[in-house]
Amino acid sequence: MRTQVAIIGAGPAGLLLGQLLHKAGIDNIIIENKSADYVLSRIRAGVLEQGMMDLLRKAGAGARMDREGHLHEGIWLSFLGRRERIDLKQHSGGKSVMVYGQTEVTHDLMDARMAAGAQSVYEAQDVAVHDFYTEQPRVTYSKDGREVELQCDYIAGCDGFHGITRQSVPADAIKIFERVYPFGWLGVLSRTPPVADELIYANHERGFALCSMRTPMLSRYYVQCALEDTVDAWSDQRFWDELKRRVPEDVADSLVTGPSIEKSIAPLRSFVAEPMKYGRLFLVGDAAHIVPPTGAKGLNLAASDVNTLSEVLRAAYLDKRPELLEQYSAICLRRIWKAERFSWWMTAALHKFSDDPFARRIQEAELNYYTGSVAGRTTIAENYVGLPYETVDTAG
Ligand code: RFL
Ligand code: PHB
Repeated sequence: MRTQVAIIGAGPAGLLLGQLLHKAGIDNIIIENKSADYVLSRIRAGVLEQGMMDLLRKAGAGARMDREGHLHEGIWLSFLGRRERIDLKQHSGGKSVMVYGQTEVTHDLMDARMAAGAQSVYEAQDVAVHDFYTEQPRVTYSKDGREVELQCDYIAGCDGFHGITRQSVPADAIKIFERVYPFGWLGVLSRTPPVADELIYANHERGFALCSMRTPMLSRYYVQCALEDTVDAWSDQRFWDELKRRVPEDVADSLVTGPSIEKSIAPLRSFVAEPMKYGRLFLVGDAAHIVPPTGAKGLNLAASDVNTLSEVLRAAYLDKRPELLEQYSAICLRRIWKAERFSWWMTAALHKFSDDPFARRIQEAELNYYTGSVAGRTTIAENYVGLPYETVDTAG
């Protein structure tokens, strides 16, 4: 088999890249090791930046998002028993974010790919990448007991944090930057009306909590939990009781509870692999970097990587400018590190790290300071809605 770009992983990064390349007339095949149903069952992100909304529309997969997604012009930060609204639109020059689940994004991209007739291979086993430092890279995998070799011009590693592409890079060529946080998030999805119209990020002496949503009848809530915690240790009742303790009283009073329809624990991590290009192998999205979910940046960063990669591949194929591929890593990493900083800052300001009373007062002062001035609100708003995409420098 042969294609121009072999894409490893059918998460949002792989699917979005596949669709943008297809629109540009660049042939691609996606190789995924799980089933399509499994990929769709993962409940993850819920907040899309403007740049990602635009990309989905460009990919021909934005129609349902525009119909069913909800634009949000503000978020709430709660601390010291009160709530402060950050007016995202006012402080970011008119931008807002879209609340639309990652599951739905994935669904829409799968549908668009199907309609385009582009090829995806699900449930591929033993996926491996080879010869990416040569002009003839290859991907091998087995499917239904048969060994398959896929020859290509380029490989896009869109296989997430636990994927194989990053692990295939020689150890002396890659540099890893990492911070693991001493807590996790316990998330619950419930068929109940959201407690508020906008997201509430809560700092509390018992730990962080987040009230989010998917639709007017589907809520998503999180509480900070211990890393050793298991889902079994958290009955629905224990979850709702703990959430109510961590949000302002009026919010707790109006919270509608119900049975959880999904419950999971996610560890929190900051991680960056540099560079993101190794010969003809490109790392994209979670395969190259992880942020703690506090800033709602993970999926959005995957989208900005995809934007840059699709632009440089387009230049390489259509404008015969393969030298522009060299810009991929540096362009992505500049935006990634800013999002890493914001996600780390949001995590530091909102979570409980210890019982240290000094640290707690500093956190409270930090939240008072940032919400107490236009400059502070602006820095939160412009990062939350997403910093601008950097374009490829075609001069010279
Ligand atoms: P994914 O989604 O992990 O997809 C990778 C795909 O590759 C497949 N794969 C392989 N395929 C072939 N061969 C192999 N050897 C393979 N190994 C793995 C996997 O099966 C999978 O299908 O990575 P991608 O596409 O880079 O997308 C990244 C996002 O999924 C991720 O950044 C976000 O979900 C992070 N995130 C959030 N991001 C936001 O922008 N806004 C949010 O509000 C937000 N909330 C969250 C989040 C992540 C969370 N968790 C559970 C980590 C909330 C949570 C709780
Ligand atoms: C979610 O709705 O899952 C969500 C929203 C905002 C975040 C993280 C997760 O910062």
